[in-house]
Order: sequence, then structure tokens, then C-alpha cells
Amino acid sequence: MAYQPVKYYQTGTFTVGNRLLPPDARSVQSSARRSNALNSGHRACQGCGEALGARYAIDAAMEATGNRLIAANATGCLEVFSTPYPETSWQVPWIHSLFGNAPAVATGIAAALKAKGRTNVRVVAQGGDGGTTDIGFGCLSGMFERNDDVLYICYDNEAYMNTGVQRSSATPPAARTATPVEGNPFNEGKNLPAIAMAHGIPYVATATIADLHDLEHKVRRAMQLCGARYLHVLVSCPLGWGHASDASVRIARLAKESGLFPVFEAERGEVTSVSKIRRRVPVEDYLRPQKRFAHLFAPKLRAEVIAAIQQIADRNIRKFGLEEARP
Ligand SMILES: Cc1ncc(C[n+]2csc(CCOP(=O)(O)OP(=O)(O)O)c2C)c(N)n1
Ligand code: SF4
Repeated sequence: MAYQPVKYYQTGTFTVGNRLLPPDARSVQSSARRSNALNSGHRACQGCGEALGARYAIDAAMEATGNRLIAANATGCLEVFSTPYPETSWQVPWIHSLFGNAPAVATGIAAALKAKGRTNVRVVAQGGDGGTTDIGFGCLSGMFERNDDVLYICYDNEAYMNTGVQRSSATPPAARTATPVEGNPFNEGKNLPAIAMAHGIPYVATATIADLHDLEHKVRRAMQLCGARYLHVLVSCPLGWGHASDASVRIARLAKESGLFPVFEAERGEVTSVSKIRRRVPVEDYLRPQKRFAHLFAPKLRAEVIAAIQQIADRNIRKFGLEEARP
């Protein structure tokens, strides 16, 4: 049966296990037999969205592959907090690449598996937005262009968090980072899901840590396909974004519900599904709880900057048809 998005009224939450649903509609996280791919004891900050996203995504990938999975990981928070030598939190064969070559390392693993006839073992590569959109971009484009059999997952926390919150080409306009510019200029940066789609690869999708079922569905779908696949997950970062550590899921949800982060799937460069906005909110609701946008609200309200950010959300909503048609 085709994937049916789980309705909010069925579960009361998008993020947890949902043991009340029929077995085939439950999340991987609801199962006591999940692999716990990223185990306890890691050193991520409290409320780290990247830890949550990686745990969800790799558990789902392990379930989809019957635990026949190898992961390559770029340098960044996810690598640093999960593998302080000689310990590791990973319950999957896992290799640390350089900061900029995770796609190439994953490609090599996939090629070696093919040469050995081990085509039932699948490969994922993962990294932060800096590793993906900046330094690893050339390798990633090569991986797409050759259609290498790898699922690449970018955990986008919109800056270089591991080294102290410097801007990346995925940092949104007006977000303050440790890089000494007043926010980040409008009309700069890269839209990597769009660039991935332009390569015409089999599968591109976006997701957030606010909708576990949707994220797991996209990992599962990616694992049904072969060739180069790209999943871009928005992961909130309490430290770098300056929000409360118990607000990570709420902030990620507001990114989607404001239209600033469009959630969709695309195959061979064409959008095949979008996650509609359930209850639209102005971008201000998303910006206000985050200290990286505090300069837009005090010492005086910067209404023109907020309006320019609202225009980005409005454009996304129009472009992807994110609003439900009301009867
Ligand atoms: C060639 C090279 N340059 C710089 C670094 C230092 N460095 C390590 S992690 C990192 C930032 C990682 O940012 P991102 O990829 O966005 O991941 P995050 O930490 O935000 O999850 C940098 C600059 C490095 N390890 N290698
Ligand atoms: S800095 Fe951000 S991404 Fe890094 S561990 Fe802390 S919360 Fe997670």
C-alpha cells in the first residue's frame, strides 16, 4: 500500500513511537527491537537536533536493510560527539572520513562492495551542512553525477557548529553567527536540495526532526532505490541557534509551518510529494525564540528584515503549494 501520512489526530504527536497505530504504521522508534544506531553515552549538547535526526535516520536505514549497512561520516559535531577515541556510540560499521570527502569515501565503499559481489550491503554517508554544502560539495556533486549507490544524509543545522558557529552556505539570511557579518546577507548561499535535483538523481527529499514518521518514510523510500540519493534533514541546534534545549522539535516544526523550510520528495528532478503546512504561522513565531535572530527584535524592531524573511516563506509556499486548499 502507498505511504499514508500519519494524521496528527491519530497520534497526538509526530515525534514519538505511536504504539496505538496499526503495526505497519508505527515508527521504527516505537519498536523495542530497533537497532539504537546511535546509542547512549555520546556527548551531544542537551536537546541536540542532529543527534535526534541521525538516530532516527540510521535506525530507519538499518531496519530497511536488515542491518546490512555501512556509514561514512564527515567531520563535524555528529562525528565528534559520537566517537571520542577510543569510544563510540555507533551500533553500525562506521568510518570517519575527512571533513570534505565523505561522499567519495562512501563511493569507495560502495564500489568495493560491488567488486566483492556484496550488493545486499548498503552505504550511507552523512555530514553537517558545512561538510555538505561547502567543503564536500565537489565530492558530492561527483557522487551524484556518477549515480553512485549511496544515500547521502545532510543534517542541516545551518552553520559550522562543531568549530563555534561560523556561517556556512546553508546559513539563512539575517541569522547571526560567530562570523563577523551582521547576520548573513540575503540572496547568498546555496539551496542544496535544488542543486541535487538538478543532477536528476533517483531521489531527493527534505525532512525535519519534527515529523518522525515522515523522516523514516523518506529513509525507507531511499533504501528501496539504487543509485545516488540525497536526504536533507533540518536539525535544530540549541547552542548555535540559541533556543531552549527542550524546544528543538518545536522550533523545527515552526520552520516547516512558517514555510521557511519546505518539506518534499523528488524523483529524477521532479517534485513527487509535499508535506502541507498544517497550521500556518508567521515567520516571526519561528524567529523570536532564537537568539541568532534577537537583533531583529531589539533594541528596535527590524520590521523590513522580518518582512524580507516572510517573503522567502511566502515564495516557498507558492512554489511548492504548501498550503492546504480550504473548502
Ligand atoms: C579541511 C578541514 N578544515 C577545517 C576543519 C575544521 N572543522 C572540523 S568540523 C568543522 C565544521 C563542521 O560544520 P558542519 O559540517 O556544518 O557540521 P556541524 O558541526 O554543524 O554538525 C570544521 C570547520 C577540518 N576538520 N578539516
Ligand atoms: S553544537 Fe549544536 S549540533 Fe553540535 S552537539 Fe551541540 S546542539 Fe548538537
